Amino acid sequence: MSMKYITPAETFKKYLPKDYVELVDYGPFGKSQEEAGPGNMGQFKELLEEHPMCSGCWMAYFIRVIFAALPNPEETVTLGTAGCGRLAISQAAVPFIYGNYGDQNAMASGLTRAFRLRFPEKHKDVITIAGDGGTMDIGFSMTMHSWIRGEKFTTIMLDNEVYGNTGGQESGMSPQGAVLKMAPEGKKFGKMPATDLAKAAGCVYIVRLSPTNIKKAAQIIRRAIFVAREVGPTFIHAYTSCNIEYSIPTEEVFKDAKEKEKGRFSFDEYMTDAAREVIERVEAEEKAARKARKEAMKAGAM
Ligand SMILES: Cc1ncc(C[n+]2csc(CCOP(=O)(O)OP(=O)(O)O)c2C)c(N)n1
Ligand code: SF4
Repeated sequence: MSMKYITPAETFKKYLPKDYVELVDYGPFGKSQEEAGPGNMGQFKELLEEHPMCSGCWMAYFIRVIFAALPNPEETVTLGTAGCGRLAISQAAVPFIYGNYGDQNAMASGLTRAFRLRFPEKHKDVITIAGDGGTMDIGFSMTMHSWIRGEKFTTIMLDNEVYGNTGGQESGMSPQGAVLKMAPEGKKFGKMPATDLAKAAGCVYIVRLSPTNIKKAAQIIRRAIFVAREVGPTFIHAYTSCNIEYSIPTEEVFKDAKEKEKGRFSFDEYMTDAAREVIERVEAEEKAARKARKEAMKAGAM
């Protein structure tokens, strides 16, 4: 996609679904984060609105944050696999590629390379978004090899510590002792060290988080995308609880995420020197652009 494909011709607008026209006019395409970013969700038309995930699902909330944080949604493609998350990701107004189970990072490798050949003059952001089963179990070899090859795209793991979509099997990311519908005796070994594996495999920017702070989560997502454009593979390991399989009442979901933040999802951010350089440069540019916008607004109001 690009703005050219998204924007309808004026004369054609009246024949298009109202929802689409409103998305182009009032959504985040081509806008800054101040106009349409996570800080002001609810005030612009979002890329992801309706979806069939469970009511109160923390994963669905985090997926909304991902889409609101995209630096260039009009130049972004997401890839995923079977699992709860794809039920929402596939409803967003960003192209989504859905392959065989667990092959999202292999597909993303090919797509990233093809984009760089076809569009050398622009950044096309490629992001894989998949569950812990899709990323660390069944997709493990494809995840690892994309990192080892240094493929320049972002991997986001939605870790709900279970196979939610298929009714509660333990995953490599379930914690030791977890009793699940289809692991009634409790898991016998601990969580896979996902962020350590990412570091060993060559990811240049890695974050583990429980996304309880929208602005911070959005900043992490953007950092991962900017670094992947220039330096190498980036990885976000996010806690996105399953209130069904872990029996977390909807009103307790946020409290649970806060608790996990104090424990096995404590915030951890790693970056190489090259990644830090990109982050510092991009964030300084964004700050200067914000200042210039504010000054222009002030001047216009006078
Ligand atoms: C090759 C293949 N094997 C198994 C499945 C069945 N399957 C669908 S989703 C899923 C697990 C999903 O778990 P996870 O990736 O952790 O995502 P969640 O649903 O928990 O978000 C499995 C095993 C499948 N679709 N394809
Ligand atoms: S089963 Fe769990 S992860 Fe899946 S949509 Fe429902 S609450 Fe979310």
